[in-house]
Amino acid sequence: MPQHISLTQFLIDEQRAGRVSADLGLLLQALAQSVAAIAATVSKGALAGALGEAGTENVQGEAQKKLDVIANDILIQANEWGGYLGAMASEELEFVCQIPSSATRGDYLLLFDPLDGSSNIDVNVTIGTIFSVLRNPQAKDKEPTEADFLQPGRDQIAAGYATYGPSTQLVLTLGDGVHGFTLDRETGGFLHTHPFMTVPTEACEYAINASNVRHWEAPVQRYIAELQQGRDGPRGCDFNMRWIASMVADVHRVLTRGGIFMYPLDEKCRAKGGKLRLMYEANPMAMLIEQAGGAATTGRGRILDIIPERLHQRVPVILGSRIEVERVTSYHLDLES
Ligand code: P6P
Repeated sequence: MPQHISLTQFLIDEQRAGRVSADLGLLLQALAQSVAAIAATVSKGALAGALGEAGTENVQGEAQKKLDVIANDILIQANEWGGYLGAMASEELEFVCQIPSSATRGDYLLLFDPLDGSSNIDVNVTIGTIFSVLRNPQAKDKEPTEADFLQPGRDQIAAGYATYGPSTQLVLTLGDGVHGFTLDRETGGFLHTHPFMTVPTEACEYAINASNVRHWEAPVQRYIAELQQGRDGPRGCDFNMRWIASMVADVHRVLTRGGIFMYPLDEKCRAKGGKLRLMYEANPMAMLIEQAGGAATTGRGRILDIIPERLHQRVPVILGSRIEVERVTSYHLDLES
């Protein structure tokens, strides 16, 4: 018996258990192949002529990196023909990406941030891909609209991310726990190396962009100040801080060894509703963290309960070890009670 089963075998087992449809299995296999292709290009870096700016802007008004565009194209081309999607949505595209007329539409909607943390590409720091799968509510002979995508995160069918780091890992949930797979570059296959990942309940590590301290709301300033007081303060222990500025890398660390990740509402991002995008960053990460036993809120409510209003809507994100998330969320609610 091999030490680790393959992603293919895992999905066949899930299908036999009735937790995955054949089409969802095909979608996840295509996503895994897309991730392996993106990993191959990312790992070549300058050798693939893939570094630097693309010279274009995305719908967010952000300068696109060449790899943003390459990753986006890989995901669309790998998934548009399979017959399991009604449509796709991407951080890099303003509007819904319809399935070509030559292909048939299917039961699912796929949303993704093709390359999260792309400001780290040119300095060779871990970046990632984030994806979310919803049910397609539209009849197969009709093109799904933006409104069809505006489903709360609690209705996600599956969610996951890939980290392009020292190894390439694919972490996903189908609603029955969180599973990690590691890419075997020699075979191009993913092996089930991390079954049933869980967020440690206790942790002494936090992730936040501390340069924004003057913009934070009082509850966040209170929470972080208590952490920084260490063992002499109300928390009674020293805390460590990490900030990679790549959500996938920071959340993967929290999922792996606990802690809290925060991009809260602050005076700088208040007008936009937050920094991170709800549909293809906050929702998939919130599903993964909750499935792993953690918690994910905006500071004022559960992320997965948000009823979306716009495809590229932004929200505050506070997620990780349940005890920590509940504490900082209670500080927000104390302020407003
Ligand atoms: P800041 C990357 O651009 C991103 O969307 C997330 O991956 C990351 O957590 C955050 O923005 C970093 O934001 O303000 O620290 O550069």
